[in-house]
Amino acid sequence: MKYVKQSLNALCLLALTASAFSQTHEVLMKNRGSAGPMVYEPDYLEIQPGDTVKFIRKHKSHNAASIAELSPAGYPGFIGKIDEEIAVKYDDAGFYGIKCTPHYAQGMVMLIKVGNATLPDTYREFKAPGIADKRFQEIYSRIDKQ
Ligand SMILES: [Cu+2]
Repeated sequence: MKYVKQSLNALCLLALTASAFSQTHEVLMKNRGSAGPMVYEPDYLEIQPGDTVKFIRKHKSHNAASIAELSPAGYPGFIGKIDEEIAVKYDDAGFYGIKCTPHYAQGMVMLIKVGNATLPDTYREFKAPGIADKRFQEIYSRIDKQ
């Protein structure tokens, strides 16, 4: 009986430890930033499984939505409403592309790396619309330099 109780205590401690280490990362949705007009800041995040990304409305008329072509296989995705400050929890390792629906072609995109993952070639080959493609290629080249 004493052993069972000790094991339960250990399990509780483990659960507490896991939640204590999961973090919330903030991403600003902005009309203009250091990289030019229509940006998420930061435009690239490396987080751990169980972490949450919160999209903050710095300026109006933006949203955050997943990009199907730049998501791991089987990921259901999400679409935030315009001006909605959503919090998205990431449990599975991989790379996740994010777009602002009205400003996708204007390059309002970002990328999130969760856990241990290698950037798939399909991401590099995918042609995002307008300026979004250029911004993704810039993000990929930064990843390559790490
Ligand atoms: Cu936008």
